Amino acid sequence: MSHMVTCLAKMMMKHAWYNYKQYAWGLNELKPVSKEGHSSSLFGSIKGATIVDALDTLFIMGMKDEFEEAKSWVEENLDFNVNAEVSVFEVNIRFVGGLLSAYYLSGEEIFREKAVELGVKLLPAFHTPSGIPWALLNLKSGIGRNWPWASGGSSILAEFGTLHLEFMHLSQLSGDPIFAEKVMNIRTVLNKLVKPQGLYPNYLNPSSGQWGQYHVSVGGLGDSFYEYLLKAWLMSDKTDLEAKQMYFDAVQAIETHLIRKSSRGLTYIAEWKGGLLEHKMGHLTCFAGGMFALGADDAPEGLTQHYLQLGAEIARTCHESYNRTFVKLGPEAFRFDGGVEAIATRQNEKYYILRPEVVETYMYMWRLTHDPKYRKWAWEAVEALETHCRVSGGYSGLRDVYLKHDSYDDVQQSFFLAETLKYLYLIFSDDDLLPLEHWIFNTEAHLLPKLCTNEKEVEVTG
Ligand code: DMJ
Repeated sequence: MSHMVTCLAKMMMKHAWYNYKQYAWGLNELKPVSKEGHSSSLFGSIKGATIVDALDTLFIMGMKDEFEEAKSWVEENLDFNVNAEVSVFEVNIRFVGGLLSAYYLSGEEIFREKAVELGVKLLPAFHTPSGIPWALLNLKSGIGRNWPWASGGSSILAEFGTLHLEFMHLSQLSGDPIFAEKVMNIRTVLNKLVKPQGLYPNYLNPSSGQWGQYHVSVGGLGDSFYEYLLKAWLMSDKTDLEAKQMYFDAVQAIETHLIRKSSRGLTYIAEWKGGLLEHKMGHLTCFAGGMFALGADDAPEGLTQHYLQLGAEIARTCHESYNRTFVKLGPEAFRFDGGVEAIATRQNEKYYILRPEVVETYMYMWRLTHDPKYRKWAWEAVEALETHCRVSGGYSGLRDVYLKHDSYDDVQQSFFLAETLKYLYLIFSDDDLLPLEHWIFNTEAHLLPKLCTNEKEVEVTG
């Protein structure tokens, strides 16, 4: 059965890839209903997001010809000499991460070169008084700024806190310590600041080096900062004790102030706004189940089972958010107030954009517990994607997961190929394909080996 599902996941990848190739080759993403390219301002005028995001999934699934054609595109067309503003975070997790992963898996020099070239282009983002980088950067002029909507000109925790893994590797691969220095300075700034109730606000002003609004979230704006603390510890082969301490301190504060149980027993992670709780959980927050379980082994004395259990409870809640919809795929955000549990109540929170976080948590929970329910739930997600998101031109997100009729948003996100399909494939593969002891997944599911590991000794299997 599991072999059949890996075949199906690979067929899904082929469907996503060939339609992208036919209708949007070289552009960032595909509009699977209109059958044309989709561009997002996140990448400025850098092109080929789907190609770079898909490289390692193609490699892992053994789609060798497709990997070679993607590699040729990178060699001939991937160009960072653009006079355009990009999101530093998005370009880092998808392009730098995708290129590093492709390099470590294939050993092809071109990916290392391109990753380092792009890393150098991102460095001017750190030219701020505190060294906390700007969110947006013009790659030609090197001029940065922040999102106009972010509290008083602040940078965002989940953005500047999600550079660490890739930048540590850029220093290792280039021999230039500058990348590591930049991200270690972020930590220094964070460690000097007083944290309200031990929590990290989502906003930090790069000019003053002080917190902006006291909003805290394990979902959007905060999420992958926590993920990268844990993974910095794991990627250092458990030598980065500072990252470990920061992670477990943060998780303890999150448990005390944000994690709650609904009246019918569902554990959820609320959002915190200046001390008041908003009883809402984002789809993005669902990654945290896997994170808690992944960190469980290194938890303070006696808490290993507790964190595994917490991971399982979050997985269950997120599964409920899927199960309570018509299409069996979950909404962008769901609430635990006004008499509802794990259901979206606002129209603008009912969409599903092919996000991976729920199947990501199933993947970690499966690998760490081998409880068959995680494969069952992953299979439900496969069936739902095939029934409701697959169109002749690829896979589309949905505008409303509670509707009985189609509500396509007409975007095939690049992270569907980088993450959602990769995690589904891995859930049904043997554990010795990309063992968690050897590989760290960046927040876009790109693979990074431990830093002290000699890259030549790392194999995809075993
Ligand atoms: C991806 O780009 C990454 O997983 C990121 O951490 C969050 N948003 C998307 C997927 O939902």
